[in-house]
Amino acid sequence: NRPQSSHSKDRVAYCFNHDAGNFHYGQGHPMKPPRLTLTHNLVMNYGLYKHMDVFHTRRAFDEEIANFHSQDYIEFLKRVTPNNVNNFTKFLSRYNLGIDDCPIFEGIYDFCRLSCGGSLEAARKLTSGQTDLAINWSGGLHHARKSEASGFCYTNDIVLAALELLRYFPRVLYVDIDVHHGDGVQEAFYASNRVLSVSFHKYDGHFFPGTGSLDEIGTHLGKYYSLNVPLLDYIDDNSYAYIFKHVLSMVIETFRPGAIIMQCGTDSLAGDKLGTFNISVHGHGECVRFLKSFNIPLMTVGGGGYTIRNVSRCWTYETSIMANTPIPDVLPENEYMEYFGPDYRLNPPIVDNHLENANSRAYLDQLRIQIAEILRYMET
Ligand code: TV1
Ligand code: CA
Ligand code: ZN
Repeated sequence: NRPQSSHSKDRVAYCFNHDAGNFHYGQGHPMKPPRLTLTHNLVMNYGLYKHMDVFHTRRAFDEEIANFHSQDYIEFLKRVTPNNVNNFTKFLSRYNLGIDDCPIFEGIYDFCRLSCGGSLEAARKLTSGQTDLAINWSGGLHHARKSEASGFCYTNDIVLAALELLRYFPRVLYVDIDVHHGDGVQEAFYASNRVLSVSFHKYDGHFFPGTGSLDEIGTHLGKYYSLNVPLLDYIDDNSYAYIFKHVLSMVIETFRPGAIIMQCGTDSLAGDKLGTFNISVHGHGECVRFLKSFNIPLMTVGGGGYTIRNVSRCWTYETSIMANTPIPDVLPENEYMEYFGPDYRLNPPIVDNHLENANSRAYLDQLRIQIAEILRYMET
């Protein structure tokens, strides 16, 4: 029932702003915006710009960010700096800022404007019919809430992009392959039947953010329009592809989305500093290839990813998939060559790390059955 693989005429809008990589969350913090610069450098050195429309995207305006976030929270983000933070102590706890995960760093709101600006631009390229596929690796910050920062995320570019797509498309599918649960996006559309949110994540009741069990299925009109695929440690390429393809085939057939937003967090890769999955760059990219094969307007955004050489490898590989342009495994000369040794390859094989996949076939089949059951109730 899956359409044939897409033809090569797909237009790809690659949305980027060089400034996005120039922010620092602070010493020792795992979130490193320079990974965006590293990714862009690899994409360019592979020559992928020849196969895409490259857009230097503008910052989002306050009014655009206010389509989801509250005015008082935006005002706070605009005003607070590392130097004046002492005047804002009362607000830090209200908005969940200033503690380790969500520090106040220099240019915090500028960073938010860049991340949101890129995802809004990507969405608009799809709604205007100017492109079939769009990319914003500086987006994907799926934990942010209306008036609250969470898990390294301050503003939710994905929710803004989904709202933009909803102006034109009756139904939008959100797919999240970051190792963490996409709680902020799920919550924003929890009572809506126009955005179906599907997150694959590690789930054991403790792993951040702690939500994402199979029984979070939505509420009111949105009941049956939130799907969660809770996974266990060290899932490998085969198991991940197995569950991902089965779930998404069922979802797309039932929900018939007009557009898809895919959050491609790379903390689901083997060897991530925070993640505990065991997926290769190739396996991660297969998920993008699979969603693209449905020939539905698709935008990919970034997200987590804390072993930055692998983040940039993976998003470069996924850019090549979007652009339908195979690229050699040997990395081109680039300004950051020292990051990629000793192999200097795009898809370094996962060395047999003896990590046992805790997701048995029986467990995955059980998930499949339970998800098929939820989808049976979805009004179509
Ligand atoms: C500063 C310095 C902050 C070192 C945070 C790992 C750090 C973490 C740090 C860290 C860290 C988390 C929690 C516990 C909630 C806390 C972009 C009660 C070595 C999308 C966000 C994970 C993931 C947050 C974001 C998590 C994304 N893990 N070192 N913090 N508390 N927070 O567990 O989904 O990838 O770890
Ligand atoms: Ca996820
Ligand atoms: Zn994550």
